[in-house]
Amino acid sequence: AESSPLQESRRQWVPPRPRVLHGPFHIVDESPNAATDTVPSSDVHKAFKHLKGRSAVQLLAASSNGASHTNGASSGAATKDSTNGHSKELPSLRIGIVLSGGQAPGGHNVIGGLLDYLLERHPGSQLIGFKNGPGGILTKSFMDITEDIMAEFRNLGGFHIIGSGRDKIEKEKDLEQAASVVKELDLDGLVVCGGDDSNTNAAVLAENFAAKGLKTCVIGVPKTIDGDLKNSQVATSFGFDTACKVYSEQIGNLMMDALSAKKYYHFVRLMGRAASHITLECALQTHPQAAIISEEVHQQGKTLADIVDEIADIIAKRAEEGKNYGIVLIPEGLIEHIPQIGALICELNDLLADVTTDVDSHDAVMTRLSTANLAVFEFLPASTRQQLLLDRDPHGNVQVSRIETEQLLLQLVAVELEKRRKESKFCDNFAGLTHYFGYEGRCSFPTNFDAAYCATLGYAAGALVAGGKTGLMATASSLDKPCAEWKVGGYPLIDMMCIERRRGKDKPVIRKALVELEGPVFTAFKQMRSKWAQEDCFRSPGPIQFSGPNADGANFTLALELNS
Ligand code: FBP
Repeated sequence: AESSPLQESRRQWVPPRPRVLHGPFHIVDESPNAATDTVPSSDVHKAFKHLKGRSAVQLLAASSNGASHTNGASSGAATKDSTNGHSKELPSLRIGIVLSGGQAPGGHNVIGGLLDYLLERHPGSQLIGFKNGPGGILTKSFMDITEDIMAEFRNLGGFHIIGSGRDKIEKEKDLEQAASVVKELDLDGLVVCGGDDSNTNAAVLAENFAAKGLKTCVIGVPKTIDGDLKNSQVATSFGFDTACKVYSEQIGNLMMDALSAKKYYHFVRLMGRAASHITLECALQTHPQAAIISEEVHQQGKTLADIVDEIADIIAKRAEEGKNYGIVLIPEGLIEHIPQIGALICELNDLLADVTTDVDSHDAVMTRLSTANLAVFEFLPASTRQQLLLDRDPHGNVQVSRIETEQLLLQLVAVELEKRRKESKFCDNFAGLTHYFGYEGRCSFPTNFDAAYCATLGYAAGALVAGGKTGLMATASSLDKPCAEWKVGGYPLIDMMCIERRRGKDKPVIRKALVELEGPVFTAFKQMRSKWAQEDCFRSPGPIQFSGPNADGANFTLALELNS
């Protein structure tokens, strides 16, 4: 493939690395009573008997006498024997990596960081990339990742070095097959880059391999542009920073267009399947007239009509000042959070999990829907009804990326304004345009932040495998400080779990982090939104910058959360 000048120059860029990863280090268990995000219930422990009771760990610099700075050091992954200062040959390793689920900027750097770890600390090791997602493990489809291959992808967007996929390794026969493949390939470790569902799957694999007595450690890496895989130990998922900056650039550009022509309202749906973190961050970056936050809609039990009314009120009020233009941000997950529609979707999910064929099954589903949910279903426009019946993804989720909520809201707002016009409550022009910013944010050049974060997580994942750790997620913390000061470690996957209903059954899954309505990010937005609604406070952040004063900073969400 041909390269642009920017691709060429980004390939040469070397992301900074936390100080602890520059020299010898030890992997140290955190105290067993350190806080976890959930107290895993007995159901979680029952499902993960072999992962139960494992501690979080930190990578600590080994001091000159070979000891780490705290007690309980497990075998380290130091480049040198720090007792006598001579180079010590460390065993070569065989590690597999898989990219799971939706693309997120920085994935290539996770692989690059892992490769760097192996090349620098375990000469003679082999890095195997499973192709096209977890399915590649089952079909034993993989490639060796060498430095020559890796060099083409460093600091560049996309997952195409090995591809990604949404297959799930869950059924007994698939777990057997995965175990036989990692055994045959003699893997010391398997690194899974994924969101909450894929990392739940990683925990299932870790448990299964441990139960079978296999040496293969499984380490997760938090990936998703949605930003909803985070907790006390995982500050953010990779890709969120970049995706928000891509969308914010586009929203800023639309704002300048709206301000110039003064004739359109732009209804912009933003990717982010369940949580509204992306919409909230983009609102803080750009200051739109309205940004709907699904979690608030849910908490306040708002109906579709309430949301339509609120948007129409803002438009009518601005019209009084002669402003017939503006921007409305809509999270793609909104539809599931409107309680009436959420209840309908829940019932549809359970019913669809039971049926196998398309058209007939849809008729069968209709006859089994409860009266209340059938009424909601029939109220929706035909296109939305059709979209709600689309196949679920392999994790049982509605594919909200294919539901045009921005169209639905625009149509309903137009109808509402017409109604007000007839009542002489609105007499201006209303013209709306719709946009969906989704896939274009997932494969951008990663920001400096995401590039460095990913390289760190990849390096850490290698160290955790070398230290014989399994069922952990690689972590980097203190992310508001310069990269050199970041802390690096691992956090047990099962400490992030709760029980949820999936495909009609209760299952242990990693808890999804939704927008906290009492948290600092939503509070910052809430304080400003009525001003942004009425005045033109548009802020256009411009494209991602790789050099200059704003190049290294992360996003508002992370800054507010880490400093609250
Ligand atoms: P992950 O949770 O796998 O990171 O994917 C997130 C996401 O980008 C959502 O924001 C979006 O709704 C979905 O993937 C789209 O999925 P697909 O790529 O299968 O159309």
